[in-house]
Formats: sequence, structure tokens, C-alpha cells
Amino acid sequence: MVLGLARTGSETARFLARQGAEVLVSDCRSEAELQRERESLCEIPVRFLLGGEETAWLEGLDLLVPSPGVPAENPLLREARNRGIQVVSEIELAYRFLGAPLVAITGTNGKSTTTTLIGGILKAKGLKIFVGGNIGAPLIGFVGDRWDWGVVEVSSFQLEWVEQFHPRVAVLLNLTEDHLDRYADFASYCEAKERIFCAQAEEDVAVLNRDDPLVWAMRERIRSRVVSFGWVEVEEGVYATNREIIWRGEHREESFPLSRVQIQGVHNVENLMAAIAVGKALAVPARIIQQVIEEFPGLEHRLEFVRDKNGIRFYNDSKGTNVGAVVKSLASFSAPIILIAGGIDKGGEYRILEGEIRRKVKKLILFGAAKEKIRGALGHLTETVVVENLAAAVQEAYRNAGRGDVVLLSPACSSFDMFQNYAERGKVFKTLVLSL
Ligand code: UMA
Repeated sequence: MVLGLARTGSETARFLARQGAEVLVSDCRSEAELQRERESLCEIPVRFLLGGEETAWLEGLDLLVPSPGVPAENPLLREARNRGIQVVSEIELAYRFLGAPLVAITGTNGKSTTTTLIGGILKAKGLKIFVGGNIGAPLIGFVGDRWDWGVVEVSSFQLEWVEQFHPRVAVLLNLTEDHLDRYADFASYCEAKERIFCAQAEEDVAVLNRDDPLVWAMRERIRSRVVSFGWVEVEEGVYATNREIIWRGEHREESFPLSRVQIQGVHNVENLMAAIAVGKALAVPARIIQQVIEEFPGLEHRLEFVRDKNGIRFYNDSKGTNVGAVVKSLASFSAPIILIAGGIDKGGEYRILEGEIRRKVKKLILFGAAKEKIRGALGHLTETVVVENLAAAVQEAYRNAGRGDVVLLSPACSSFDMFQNYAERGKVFKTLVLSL
């Protein structure tokens, strides 16, 4: 049974049917809502059990593959575990059939940027690679081809049901509060993330952030060789100054100047350090790494510059869906900021934003389901207004902005109250800004 019929579920059902399995696809959404998804599988012999969650559907099951968006308390998933039915995540299933060595990247923030950079570095070395996972292309879709390496972004959701998933290189960038609407507490979220290392052996590599105490503490529990990155000089590993990133091996060191690198901000230097650590661990020449990091323009929806209108700069950071991401985004600017935030609350502590809001945010514009909650936590720190939707937020920002200001959409929340996903929210924002 494949649980959840969206991107992951469709690819997984297709794969399992190809393997000769008898496949049931279940989703709590109704047949009408899932018409497009069902049509995409019309050639495949699968049976649909839609619009409910009946435990009778579990009769005779050998294996259940939940989509990442399905929480452990889902009634079908819970009952399957009670009955001793094997539950594995899609990345676990894909791993068992892929045959390619993997670099896996996780962390609360910076995953997609670091994944893309690492993919670029390995590709520039001339390797046949794919880039997939949480970044938007389910891993299972890459089974069947021959690859030199796979570069895969993994989320805590995908790591919940892994056993043998064994990346040769595993990266943990950072851990701050996120997805507390899904996990019992922050510790459970961190435990899920740590599973990225659970099948690693001595000959593998773990890339860890020395400056993140929760991540760095994991070095005691990890079997693989630790390569670390951080802001303080080290004898072996990667560190950064304001001007360059230094990689130090046992007998050599290499310098990666930052002057021509396009992506900005402290957090991006951390992402670059992690990517360089992986590149060097896989013996990519420094010259190739330098070229890739200089050519990388950054990702859409991640501190993406949209336009300058009358000296007001607009940035789309729709992928800033948790409080930790917004802290880093605000830290990237020195100009006065008008911040647009809101959406669905994910249980994070908005107070972490206090310092940056006090120092830089001249106006806070809130919309979406969590607007009153955020106003309660932060509204006393700066001028704050609550508006009906994103369009009103953009209008309000433009009316209040002056030359030299930055208008930043960095929501600290997920988007599902008003949009399909963060990408749609970002695109709508850009359209609104471009029509000003
Ligand atoms: N569903 C149920 N029962 C439930 C819950 C959900 O039937 O109890 C159904 C929904 O009705 C829906 C389907 O499950 O039809 C949704 O599954 P999904 O949310 O896993 O959606 P996918 O399209 O398969 O996307 C997933 C990841 N989504 C999540 O983790 C929520 C995508 O990450 C990922 O790109 C994709 O697999 C491919 O690997 C998105 C994400 O938001 C970008 N990730 C989180 C993040 O980055 O913070 C973790």
C-alpha cells in the first residue's frame, strides 16, 4: 500500500507496479479531488482506496510506504504498525534498489541550496549524477538508470521510516525549531534528523556543523569519519573568514575566495562550507569547486531578488517557512526592512526573531492563519499591521517603504492556508511586486 497520492505516492506506485507488486493506493482526499493524480496512473495496474482511512483496507498487506506528508499518527499507518506490517519510507525503498552511492543532505535550513551546489560540483567533475529527494523529485524516480552518484535532499519526514538507507556522505547543516505541528517536541524532530547517520559505517563521511551545539554533539554517536565546518580556524576541516573559505586536509590546505561568489549572507557561507567539505571528501579539484560556487546564482524563493522600484528592493524568501530561516534571512541585510510574514503556524518560537526585528524591521506586515499569533509575540517590537492577504501586504509594504528600504517576504510559516505550496506563494508575490 502506498499512502498518499501526490508526487511521492504516484512515483512509488509506478515503481512498485513495475516490480510486479499488487499495489493499493490510499489517500484521505476524495476521488474528485484526486482526478489528475489518478489519470497520471491510468496505465498502471493499481487499485485506489480514496476518501477515507479504513483499517479493513490493510487486510493482506505486506508493505506500507507512507508519503512524507503522512504523520505517524495517521490511523492506517498506526494500525499497520500494530499489526506488524512492514513500514518503510520512499527513500528507504529507493535506496534498496538504486545501487548508486549517495550524498544525502539534511538540516532545518539550507538543504536545497547545499544540495544544488553539491550536485553542481559533482557534475562539473564529469560524473553522471542526479539531484533529487525533498528538493522536489522523489528518489524512487531515479531507480533503473546507472548513476555515478546521487545527491539527495532528505527531510525529517523522509528519515522517520529508514533502516538501511546508507548515504556514503551525509551532511547535517543545522537544527532549529521546525515542524513542531508534526512532532511531539523538538527532541523528536532532532532524533528523526539524526537517522541520516544510522546506517553509516567507518568508511563513510559525516559532514557536521561545529557551531551548532546539537549537531556537533552527534559526533560522539556517529560511526563514520567526521569532517566539520564552522567559523573558527581548525587544524583539519573547513572554516571561513569574511573573505574566504579554507579547507584543511592532513597535509594540505586550499583556499576558496568569496569575492566573486554571488550568494550572500552568513547562512550561505555555511552552505558553501558544507558543499566544499563534500567536494573535497570526493576528491574534486579546488579549481572546479571554485568555478561552480562562483557561477551559482542562488535558488528561486530563497532570498531571491525580485526588483528595485524607486530605490526600494524587493526580495522573495517564500521558502523561509520556519522561524530559524527568517532569522538568517534578516541577518543578511543591513538596510531597514519591511517584513511580510504569516501563513500556517508550525509551532516554532517567534520570540527568537526579537533581536533582528528590534534592530532592523521598521514595519511588520502580517497575513494568513497565524497573523494574530505572530502579532501577539512580536507586534510590540515594531510598527505592526495585520492584512487580509498577500496582495494587501504588498500594497501596504510599498506604501510604507522609502528609498533604500528592503521589502522582504519571509513568512516563518507554511503556505497551505492560502496557497498550494511555498513555490506558488513566491510566484504570486513576484507577480504582485512586478505589477507595482
Ligand atoms: N495524505 C493522506 N493522509 C494523511 C496526510 C496526507 O492521505 O494523513 C495525503 C494528502 O491528501 C496528499 C498526499 O498525502 O494527497 C501528500 O503527500 P506529501 O505531502 O508527502 O506530498 P508529496 O507531493 O509527495 O511531497 C513530498 C514532500 N512533502 C512533504 O514532506 C510535506 C515534498 O517536500 C517533496 O519535495 C516530495 O515529497 C518529493 O520528495 C516538500 C516539503 O514541504 C517540499 N517538505 C518539508 C520541508 O522541506 O520543510 C519537509
